[in-house]
Amino acid sequence: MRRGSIVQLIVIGVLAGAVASAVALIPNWLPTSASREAGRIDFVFWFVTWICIFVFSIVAAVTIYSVWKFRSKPDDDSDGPPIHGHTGLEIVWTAIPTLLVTAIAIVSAIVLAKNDAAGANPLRVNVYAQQFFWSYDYPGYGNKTSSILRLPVDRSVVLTMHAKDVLHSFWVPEFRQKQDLVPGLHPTLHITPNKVGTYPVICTELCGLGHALMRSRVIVMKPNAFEQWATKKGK
Ligand SMILES: [Cu+2]
Repeated sequence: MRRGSIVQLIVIGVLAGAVASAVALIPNWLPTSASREAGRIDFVFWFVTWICIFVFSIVAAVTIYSVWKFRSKPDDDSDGPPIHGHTGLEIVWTAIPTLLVTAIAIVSAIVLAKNDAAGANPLRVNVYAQQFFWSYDYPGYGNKTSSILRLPVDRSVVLTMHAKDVLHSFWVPEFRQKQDLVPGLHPTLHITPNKVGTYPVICTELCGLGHALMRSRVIVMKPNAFEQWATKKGK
């Protein structure tokens, strides 16, 4: 391969990488991150995205270069020369993806394990889903019930899911995680909110005619405001 071709390939690759990076970085793709777990999930998201942009740049460079340099004439109907494989290339294109996929698996496993670690004294909240609304109760506060999920900021929270009728799914985009609610099962979801604010709770499992309207809110509060609310009688 001539040096000129390599320079051209690299230039196309850098341009393709720059365009892909701009598409990744300029629009605000992700909602605000409002929990410690969300921060870690975003890290995995960007880790994978940068790997994808790297692979895309190489593929785009070779594709664009080939279309540009090896274009056949309109009247040329002949076949290209047969290709018999290339051991060196095959080793490289097996080894690099293996390394990248292994790295993604390791990073994901670490994040999953960290996100599941609820610590010794989490706040426990029961989440109830039914057609078509959400409700919550707080076993640590005399089973206080609420139609809005109120949580203290910077404290580990374990939500235990209860589906009263059909499948539902608990999702707060700002917390990133999703958890299905299945009648008869009681999976848990661990969240550590780290940003005071009000965020939507959305059902993301088609659960009937009112599914699209099955919404609630989560209010992340300062710890003393939460204590005040939680120890007050009534809703
Ligand atoms: Cu639902």
